[in-house]
Order: sequence, then structure tokens, then C-alpha cells
Amino acid sequence: MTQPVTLSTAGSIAVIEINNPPVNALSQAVRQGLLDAVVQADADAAVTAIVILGAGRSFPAGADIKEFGQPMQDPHLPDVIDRIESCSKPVVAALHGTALGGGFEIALGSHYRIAVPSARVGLPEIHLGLIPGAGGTQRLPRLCGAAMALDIMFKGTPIRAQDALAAGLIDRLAEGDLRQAALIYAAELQTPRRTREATSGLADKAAFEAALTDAKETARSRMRGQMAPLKIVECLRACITQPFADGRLFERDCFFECLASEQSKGMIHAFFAQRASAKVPEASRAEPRPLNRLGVVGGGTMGAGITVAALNSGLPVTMIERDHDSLARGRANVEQVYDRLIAKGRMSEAQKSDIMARYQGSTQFADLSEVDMVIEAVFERLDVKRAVFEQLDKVLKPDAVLASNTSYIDIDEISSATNRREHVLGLHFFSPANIMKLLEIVVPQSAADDVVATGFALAKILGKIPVRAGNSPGFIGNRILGKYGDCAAHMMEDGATPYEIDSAIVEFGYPMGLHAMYDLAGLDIGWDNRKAAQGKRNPAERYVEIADRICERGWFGQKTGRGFYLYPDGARIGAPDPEIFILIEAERAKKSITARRFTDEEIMARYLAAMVNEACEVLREGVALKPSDIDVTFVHGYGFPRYRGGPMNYADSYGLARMLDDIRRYGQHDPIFWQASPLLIELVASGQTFNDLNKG
Ligand code: 3H9
Repeated sequence: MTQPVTLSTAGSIAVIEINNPPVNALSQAVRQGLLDAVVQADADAAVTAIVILGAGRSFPAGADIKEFGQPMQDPHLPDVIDRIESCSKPVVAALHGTALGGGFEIALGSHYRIAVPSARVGLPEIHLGLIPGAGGTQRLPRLCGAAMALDIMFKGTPIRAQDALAAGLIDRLAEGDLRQAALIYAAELQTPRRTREATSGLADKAAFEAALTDAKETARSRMRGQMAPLKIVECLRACITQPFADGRLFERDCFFECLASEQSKGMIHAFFAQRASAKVPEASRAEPRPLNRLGVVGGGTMGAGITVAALNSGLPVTMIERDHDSLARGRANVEQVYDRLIAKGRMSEAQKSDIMARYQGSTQFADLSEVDMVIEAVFERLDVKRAVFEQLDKVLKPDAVLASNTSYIDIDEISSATNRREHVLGLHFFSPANIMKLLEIVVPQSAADDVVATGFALAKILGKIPVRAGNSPGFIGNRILGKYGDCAAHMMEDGATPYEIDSAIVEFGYPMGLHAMYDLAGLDIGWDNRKAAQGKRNPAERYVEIADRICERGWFGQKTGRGFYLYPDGARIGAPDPEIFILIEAERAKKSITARRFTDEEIMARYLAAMVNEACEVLREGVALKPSDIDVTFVHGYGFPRYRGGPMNYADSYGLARMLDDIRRYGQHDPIFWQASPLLIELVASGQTFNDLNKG
């Protein structure tokens, strides 16, 4: 078995190489190997300096997240890093790939840092509900001050080597071979330089304090409800008020407090769930087809958003519209995205031109004859989509993949318009398609394995988070949304105001409430669907007409200045509308409902029970393959708080038996709506959790 850490020498320089693929995570074996190597090199009289580097694609990308949740084993990373910093000989960290978390903390504990220009460094622990726990909160501010350190730790986004150099976080960029450059650098160095003794970042105490005050405010407002940001602020306060050793101990306590929290467990679950969602049976059975050129049919909001996403990732795109005017509008929709970036100073005209050079527009389907994949993004109506697919069938090359961007429509009904059903799949992009990360990849029965694999390959190219969904109405996300949306409507008719419901949802951790979200998306979309379903609904099922009454008035949400909320003068945040109360009261009166009060707790218990119960049905029918795919869908597409891991992870922590009891209790008044899913009943009977199902 290869050793995870090796020690060799190049002349008088000791080279410690970490080799733990794929990302050199700092497992127990790596920590032990690193410690042993450092002690040995430090004691070796023939060694004048030490270089630490990572084999393969990266310097360590952090602690081994898989070890979290198990008892911590010696040696602890902070102690290993302290030992590195205490070395009597200069230690150089040579960085490439992504030096993140504990990996970057090793670099900060080393005496000098050199990096290849493509390297990125950062402290992303906040995305796992954690704080940097191996000295990062104490060493980083000593080098670059509080404002930048807080920015790095709060955003958690890696920064480029060039920016790290400018901020004094690394000392040199390596030209050419990193190992060679690090050896040359190490040979020049005479004495250790310990970050724990650095003072430049602490010099301006007033600026440090001001940055802490700002960060506290950000933590309380924009990162509301999360524990890690406030802990980071506390650690930085310790950094400026206490000696290094005490600050380090304080950081350690805070780290373990975060690690033990439900928030961190939820976020770590979300991390692995996201990676698991890309692993689907079809992709393990077949290679994706080549994807060098994309076609997009339709230049409206979705088509333009998809085009931008593809252009940004380097793919050339041919956009098809039915006539020259529509095509001009489609191109304008694409250009508008870039023009906004230019106006904000985030893009240059030259960059826009480079990107737009990959764009081609046409009114002729025949111009798609060379593309590898086409995404149809026309109006959400089956007949319109079928007509497009008939055209595509005539012009595309034989192995091209045909995809329909739809949020509801049956992909089988679309694919049957072609003579190549096995080449067709669904892609449900979320709006704005160039921003939202989630992509539901809808797999109809007839789809060939390599077509599905190509859908997942496209997601990777576009930087999207893919989730495999079966071809059932609403797929995973919108189907479940439909159910808890109905549950919210029931509560509204029974006595809760839309504003109380939204406030409970926001309090739970969502960025916005359901009704604010409806207003943003446009109430007319749901209204059209409801009108289309008229006559097909089970008359015994409860139907709440409040939203219909709102739409009948032409109040379609933000775009009309009025929906569930009022948006005076184009306001983006809505204000409660007194007329909505009157309208709701009239609906209650029609059904002789006496309004009752709902606590936030009851609102969320019902809302989440409706969500999870329907999610169980989605699982039982195989529309989602595993509970964690549902978590990914709701965290990345529907605003479910990431620190709760997703609805299924949340249900596990709430207790499935307790949730089933809730559902049965609600069902006493509305047995049709609240039918407990057989899967939930089975799980409770067998004492299993959703997480057990994830493990397979
Ligand atoms: C920390 O460091 C705490 C310290 O402050 C204090 C400690 C005391 N551990 O994402 P990918 C796996 S907290 C274990 O698909 P990419 C990942 O699951 C940590 N495994 O590749 C996947 O496995 P599989 C702070 C890890 O190229 C495979 O590697 N660090 C870890 O798109 C490939 O990953 C972070 O939070 C890990 N740390 O992106 C960094 N990282 O193939 C987290 C990855 O079985 N990692 N794996 O599915 C990342 O952000 C990305 O993985 C990275 C590569 C950018 C590195």
C-alpha cells in the first residue's frame, strides 16, 4: 500500500509529500505521517529546510470530512500544525490545486508559501457549518487583518493565488515546475518566520474592531440562524484580545461546539448528498456522448438563461427562433445579462465580445444539423413542444441528444413526436437558468443510458447540480411543492394569514416565504395549471380558491405590483395587503369556516409533514432514487435551509415516528389530504431512517 505521506531529500532540503487521493484530505493516517515526517526532518542535522507539497491534483483540500462524526483520533491537526510552525528550520508550503480548510491552515502554519498561479486557497468551513479549527481564525488575521480574513471565512469561496499574493498570504508565485521552484525558494531561506508572531494584520486595532462589528451585523442579518458565522467573529475577537495560544484553545472549543451541532451535521449531509446525486446507474453503465456544440430552441427567459449558462461554460450555442424579430429579442435577452455585468463593472466589453463570438442565431432548424445536443425551451404547452420535436427529428444528426426544458410536461408525450425516443430526455432548469444551480434530469422509460449520461455530463460542464428524476407530473420538486403549497392554502383558509405562514417559513431558515415566492414567480402560472386541471380534480378533495380570487383581479405578483403582497413603485420586497385579509375572510365565510390561530410551530410542522409525506410517495414510486436526491432538490432549487440538510435529513432529526403521529392527527379532520405514505409507515415500523435508505 502506498504511504499517504513520504519523506525524501533533494540535497539538503527535506521534501514531505502528501499522497491521499483524490484531494489529499487530512485523514488520521495523513496527520500521523505528516507529524512523523516533520519531526524526523527537523531532527536531521543534514536538512536545512523543509518543503511540504501535495501529490496528484492538489495540496490538501481540508480535513477528512468523512471522519467528522466519529471520535477524533490523535494526532489532532492543530497540534500537527503547531509542530510544523515550531520547526527550527524554514518550512515552505508549495501549493497547487485547492489548498482549502485544514490544507490552507497547514500552509499558514508553514513559514513560507509558494503557489502555482492556478492554485486557489480558502477557508470554506462555513459551508459545512464549521469554523476553521486548526489555527485559521488566529493565523489568517495576523497576516491580512480582520476585514479580509472575515471575507474569506464568511464567503468560504477560494481566492486566486494572484489575490493571495497581493494580500501577503503567499510569498511567491512559482514559474514552471512547482517542486523545483519550491526547492529553489527553500534553498534561499535561512530562518523560520512564524505566523503566530506576525503582527501586521493586528496593527490597526480600530479597523479590526470595525470589521468585527460589520461581520456581527452580517452574521445576524444575512446569515441569520447560523451558528458558525458568529463563532468566527468570537474567534477573531480572541485573536486581537488574547495571546495566540489562548486564542487557539478558544478556537478549538468553538470548532467542537460547531461540529457537535445539528447545523454542521445538516451541512455535511448536504455536501455528500450533492456529490451522491451525480452518481446514477445509467452513468455507471455508459459513457456520455461528445458535447461540443449545443442548440437551444427558444430565446425567451428560459432559453436565453440556458444559452448564457452554456456560453459561460465555453460551449458554442446555436439559438433557433421562429422569425427574425423573435430571434433579435432572444439575442437581446442574452446580451442583457452581460450588459448588466458590464454596468456593474464585473465584465469588460472585450470579455462580452469573446463570449458572444460563440453565439449563433438562426430561424432555420436545418442549422442545428451539426449540434450534439438540443435543448428545447419554448412555451410550456405540449402541442408547441411536440411541433418543435417533429422538426428536430428531421434535421438532427443521428446521435444527437434531444432535451426538453420543462417543469411539468410528460417527456414521453414529447418524445413520441419523434422516431428516436431513446435519444430524448427532460431537463428542468430553474429560473434564472444562468444562476440557479439545480438541474432536474428527467429520465423517461425509453431513454438510452448514454443519453442520460450525456445529461449528467452537460450538468457538469454547466456547473449545475444534477438530480435524476423520473417522468412523473411535476417531477420531484414541483410535485412535492404542489402538496405543501396545498397544505399552506388549507392553513390560510383555516385562519393563518399568508404573512404569518411566510414569517414562520423565514424563521425556519428559508430566504423567503412561500407566498413571496409565488409572487416572484408569477401567480398566473399556477392559475393556468389550475384552470387546465379543472374537471379532472377529485371533487372530494379540498380546494382553496383564494389564489384564484387574487388572479381574477389581475394581481399576478411582483410583475403587476400586487399579488399576495403589495409592491408599490416597483418595490422588490412586498408589504402586507389589507385587501387580501378581506378577500380571505370572504372565502372563509362561503365555507362557514371560523378562523383559528396557528402558532409558527404548528405551521411548520404541517408544512414539513406535507412535504415529507409526499416525498415518501415520490421515493416509493421511484421518481427519486434516494432520499438525499430530494434533499439536494430542495436545498438548491427551493430555498430549504442548507444548514438543515434538506427535508429528509430534517425529518430524520425531527423523528419519523413523531412525524407520522402528526400526519395521523391532522388526518382526523382531512383524511383525503393527509394519507400517510406507506413508505413512511414502513420506515417507522422497522425503525429505519431516510439516512439508512441513502446508505442502500
Ligand atoms: C476542515 O478542513 C476543518 C479544519 O479547519 C479543522 C480540522 C480540525 N474530505 O467535490 P468533488 C471527496 S473542514 C473527504 O467531486 P471537485 C468528495 O466527497 C474541510 N472527502 O471534486 C468526492 O468523493 P467521491 C474544509 C472529500 O474537483 C471527491 O473527494 N474543506 C473532501 O469538484 C472529489 O470531490 C472543504 O470543505 C474532504 N475534505 O472539487 C473542501 N473534499 O468521488 C471540500 C472532497 O467519493 N471539498 N472530498 O464522491 C471541495 O470543496 C471540493 O471537493 C474540491 C474538489 C474543491 C476540493
